[in-house]
Amino acid sequence: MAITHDGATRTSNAKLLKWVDEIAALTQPDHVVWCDGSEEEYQRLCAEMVASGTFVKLNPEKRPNSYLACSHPSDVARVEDRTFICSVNKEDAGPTNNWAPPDEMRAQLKELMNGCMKGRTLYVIPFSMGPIGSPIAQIGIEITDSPYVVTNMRIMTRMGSKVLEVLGSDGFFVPCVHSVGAPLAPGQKDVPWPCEPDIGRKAIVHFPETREIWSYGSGYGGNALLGKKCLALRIASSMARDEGWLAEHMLILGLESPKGEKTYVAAAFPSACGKTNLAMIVPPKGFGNWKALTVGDDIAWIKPAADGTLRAINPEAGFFGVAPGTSYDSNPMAMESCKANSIFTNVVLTDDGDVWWEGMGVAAPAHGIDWQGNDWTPDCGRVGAHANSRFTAPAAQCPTIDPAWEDPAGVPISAFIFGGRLSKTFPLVYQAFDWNHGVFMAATMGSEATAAAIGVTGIRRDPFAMLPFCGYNMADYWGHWVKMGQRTDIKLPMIFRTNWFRKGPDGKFVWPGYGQNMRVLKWIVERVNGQVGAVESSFGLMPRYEDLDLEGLEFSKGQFETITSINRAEAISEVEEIKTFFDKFGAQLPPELEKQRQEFGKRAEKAPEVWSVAEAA
Ligand code: O2Y
Ligand code: MN
Repeated sequence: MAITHDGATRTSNAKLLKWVDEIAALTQPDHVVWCDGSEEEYQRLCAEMVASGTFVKLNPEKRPNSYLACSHPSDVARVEDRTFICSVNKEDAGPTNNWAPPDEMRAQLKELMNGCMKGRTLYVIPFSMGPIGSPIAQIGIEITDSPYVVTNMRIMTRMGSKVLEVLGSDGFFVPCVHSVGAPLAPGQKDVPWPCEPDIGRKAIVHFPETREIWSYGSGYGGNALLGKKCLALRIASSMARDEGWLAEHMLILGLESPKGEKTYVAAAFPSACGKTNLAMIVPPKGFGNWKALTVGDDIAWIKPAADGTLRAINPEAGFFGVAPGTSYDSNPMAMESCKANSIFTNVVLTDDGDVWWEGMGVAAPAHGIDWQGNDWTPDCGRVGAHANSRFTAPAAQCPTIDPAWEDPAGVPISAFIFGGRLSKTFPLVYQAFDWNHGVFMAATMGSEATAAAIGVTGIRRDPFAMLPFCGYNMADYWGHWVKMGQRTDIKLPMIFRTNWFRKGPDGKFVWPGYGQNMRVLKWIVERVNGQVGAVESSFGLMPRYEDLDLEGLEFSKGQFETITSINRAEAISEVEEIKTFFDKFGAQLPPELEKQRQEFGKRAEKAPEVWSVAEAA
């Protein structure tokens, strides 16, 4: 059957036309549609998905222009075990990535993709990661057989004909092929969420040297919206290493003092540390008129500018946030962002046509339809929304979006912040002594693992929060950060670590967190601007009680001690555990990091049994 093409005349880029033809010949769709990114196209696709049962249109009075999709139960999250970095040499993927020989993987993909779009439409999605035309932005073209992906990509990226104009006849693009892996036989009825249910046949594949992405079998999130984790982190991190910039799993936040001075910070956190909440933080009422403005909630691309500043853009245009736990208490700005024009995935449909999820901060509906399509009541014994259910919302709808969030030149970064979720040992906040110490702090960050998660207690390391997202050898990535610090043409930001999660003897969190974290951010800004003091500890430079602005918060010196004191034995055991972690990377480990570990060890040995800020000050 001849494939019908719609919109192919929109580009004269010979390489793009040839590639689309090749993928169409391999995947054998019924139609090829080049997406223009228009509102009409979005509405048409949404209407088609309502008709096919993929989307439920939500009550326009409650949730204007918004939709709910519920996935197949086998397709609810990123599939790390089936995510591959297929560099030519295995060592270039490193010990923390799944690797397969590129030729073997290409052969497997060819087999999987052969005829995989039969009975479906192949959509060509031109997208820009970053403001269109920004010198920091990159163009990708995603081919997909999922209209759900097209509509989500329209929110999450700048997408459509304008991108093809900037691409021109010979511009560079990252080719991204995606298929849900569910071809339709003639006359076969489609299902609301087509995918390949066999996890062993799903594959999310990156070829870092040739900058290609191939994804088969899943229609969900990071597996399918290929601009996000696949391009903006795995492929971009590889590009950044080669070209001398940084592609990071970081939020970007603008902090404005009452005098109107703006300081931008970029911050990385492992999952379940409140990263989205911090990206949209609302300072506590009466906190001296400080403002916090969001540039990005998940990814930062950071390039040195001619004046030596590191300038960051958010390559995304939307938020793909976790729904459960998001409420007007925990994150009012996220709630405002998804009030309209949003897509919800795997949450509860209420009887009045709205959405609901656990931890939304509003009473559960007496009855609803859960994410698996079953009747749901609050006492039925099951959660209504999947734990990884999501909202896809335009970033422009965030009331506290920074005025410069789409500045093609990016915003200047003055500090990097790295966090973790640790109930003991690690202080609330500390600053690196210098760049390499900061790289060490970030390389060794992580969160406490539950015994169930890894079989032992201890820290699950997530260096730079990049463990599942680094497109090459993690030790080489650390080496790249070390090298950036050796450049004389860059004004290096200060580096900090935070831990909002230290517990007291009663097993309860001591620091109130959420909006109150603004007090720690203020100390960081004041350190950057040389306006406040710090005390040296074995971990780094720390605030005294009086250095933190605690006005309006009942937080005693004793509580401060509880979350800032350092137990020598615990510090020494951290130094030893880092050795075991570093050993995984063998000769690839930058010697600068082992040196940092040894210096940390010496400081820890010299410290009193229990070190306290008050006594050291
Ligand atoms: O499960 C998924 O596919 C989404 S994962 C995700 C989404 C938004 C932001 N960050 C993440 C992540 O895993 O870091
Ligand atoms: Mn993320």
